[in-house]
Amino acid sequence: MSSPSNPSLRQQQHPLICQLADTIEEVWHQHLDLSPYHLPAELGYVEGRLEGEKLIIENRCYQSPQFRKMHLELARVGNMLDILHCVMFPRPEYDIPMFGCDLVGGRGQISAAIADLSPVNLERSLPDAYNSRLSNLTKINFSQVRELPEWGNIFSDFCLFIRPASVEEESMFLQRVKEFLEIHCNQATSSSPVASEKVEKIIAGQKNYCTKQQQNDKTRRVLEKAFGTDWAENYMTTVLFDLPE
Ligand code: 18B
Repeated sequence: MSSPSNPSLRQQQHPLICQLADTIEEVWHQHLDLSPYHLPAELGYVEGRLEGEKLIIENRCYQSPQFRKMHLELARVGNMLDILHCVMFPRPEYDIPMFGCDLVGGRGQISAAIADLSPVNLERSLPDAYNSRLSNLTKINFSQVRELPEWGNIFSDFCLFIRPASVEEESMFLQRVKEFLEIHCNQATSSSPVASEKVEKIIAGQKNYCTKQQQNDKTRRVLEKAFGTDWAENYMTTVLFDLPE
């Protein structure tokens, strides 16, 4: 049986998921001073059943001086559903956005590819340096842009939410997420902690982000069907989108 340190699940997944997982970890290792982040022991590697199919979840988690928690999760339901989920939670002393990414696919096709650097202030504005770096990226026209759900008002104007229509679009998405991550890591490591009176406001912004993400019924339904309502609620609020202290 595979364990969290064994990348076997990754190799069985849709190629875009596998490539994006590798890219995320490469950028993290290259730019950040990583140390392990320990999830509750029983939640690192999980198996359940969904409609007769096995649901496997593998988590990788790190922290760094700028990030309280960097979470990369791969999940697979039988041969039906492949998922990559990633969130970087900044320490609340850093006034930087939340990086989030979700890839969902099945039977060889990615149906949802989402990535964003999301502001954590209630005015929904990104720091100037992020705005200018992100505005300078070359424009990409994806052929199938999807509409965000109502709770998606947490995302920035730079949010990508597409259904990749070809291998070319998959690789453009991958490249763009890599650019988001490089901008983010560069900005994070060159930014200084804020004055303590600003920390509360950042915590409130991060809480708003997590509370909205917890409203994603599509994620919740998959977890509830495989593990039950209480397990799903616990997982969504302590592993996927836990609130800062
Ligand atoms: N998510 N996703 O991470 N979700 O976690 N995800 C779906 O084609 C899971 C994040 C986001 O249209 C779908 O419609 C499971 C982060 C948005 O209403 C499924 C896990 C972000 C949508 C799952 C997981 C994020 C979405 C439907 C835990 C963004 C569209 C796929 C491993 C930063 C929601 C489809 C809508 C969709 C499932 C966004 C099945 C189980 C970090 C916006």
